[in-house]
Amino acid sequence: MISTIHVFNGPNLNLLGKREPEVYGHETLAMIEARLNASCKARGIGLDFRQTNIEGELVTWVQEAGLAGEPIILNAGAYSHTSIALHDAIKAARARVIEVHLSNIHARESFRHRSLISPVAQGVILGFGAASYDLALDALLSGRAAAEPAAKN
Ligand code: CA2
Repeated sequence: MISTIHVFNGPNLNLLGKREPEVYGHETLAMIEARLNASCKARGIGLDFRQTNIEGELVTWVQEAGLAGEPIILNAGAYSHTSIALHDAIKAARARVIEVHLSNIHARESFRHRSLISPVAQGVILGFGAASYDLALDALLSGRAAAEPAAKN
C-alpha cells in the first residue's frame, strides 16, 4: 500500500512554462503538481512535490524517501547527466525511483543522451512533455510498476 508519493524536480524546472515552451511546453510546475495532487487525493494517497536547484538537496530528499520506502518520481534535470551522488543515493534507496523527463533526451544534444541515474531507476519515462509525470504516476497507482525496488547494478 502506498501512503505517499514523492515527486522531486531538479535545477531550472521552476522555469517551466515561463521560458522555452517549444522544448518544454506551456505547463508550469504548479500546474503539473495540481493535476498529480488531484489524482493522488482521489485515491487517498499523499503527494510530496518539490523542486530544488541544489544537487545535495535532491540527494538528501532521495535518502529520506528511501529510508521511508516511499516511491519517487524524479526529474533530476541536468543532474541526470552528471550526478554520481544521485546515482549512489538512488542505488542505496529502499524505494522505487521512476526517472522522468519532459523532453526526449536522446533526440537532443549528445551531452544529454547519457543519464547516470537510468541504470539505478526502476524505469524511465521521457519525451511526453508534462504527461511524462502523469504516466509515471499511473505506473505506480495502477500497479503496473513492480511493488519492490528492482535490483540496482
Ligand atoms: O526534459 C527534461 O525533463 C530535462 O530533465 C529538463 C532539464 C534538462 O537539463 C534535461 O537535459 C532534460 C532542464 C530543465 C530546464 O527547464 C527549463 C524550462 C524552461 C526554461 C528553461 C529551462
